[in-house]
Amino acid sequence: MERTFLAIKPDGVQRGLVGEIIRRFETKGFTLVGLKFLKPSQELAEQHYAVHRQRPFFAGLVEFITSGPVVAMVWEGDGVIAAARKMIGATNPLTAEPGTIRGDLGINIGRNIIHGSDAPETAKSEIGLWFKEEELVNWQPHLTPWLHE
Ligand code: D4T
Repeated sequence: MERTFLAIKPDGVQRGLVGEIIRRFETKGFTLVGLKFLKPSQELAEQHYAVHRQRPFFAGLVEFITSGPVVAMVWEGDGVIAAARKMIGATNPLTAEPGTIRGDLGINIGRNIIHGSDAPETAKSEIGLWFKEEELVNWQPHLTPWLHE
């Protein structure tokens, strides 16, 4: 079963959007298998955003992500990586489609509320970066037969 890494950023936490965001993935039918609330270290943030190390916004991004608590999550389900990216919306909340998390709830690219892995390889490496194997819970929701043929 496919898994993805999602993180509600400090702006999402400070704005009280944690419940709203988790609700969207729960009601869609995906399964929560990992959840933690933490203030990321500099090292963790730099590793997470290593691909952007050379970009002009890197230092500000790392400073922002380490500034407050984030909700780090692993969600499971068929096609969850691409579906979660669709539900999150475009990087810039101003141009993100209405109906998406960023499109409905944000206005600025530097405050875009949530992160989601963009591909199977990044999902695997981000899950490994943020979670130990024993922190992930294998369980079978009772809803499964009502969500899958
Ligand atoms: P994340 O990685 O946070 O899910 O965002 P995206 O996958 O949608 O977008 P990204 O990797 O291109 O950007 C990572 C992160 O950097 C911030 N950012 C991005 C920024 O502050 N200024 C910018 O110009 C860009 C491109 C927002 C998301």
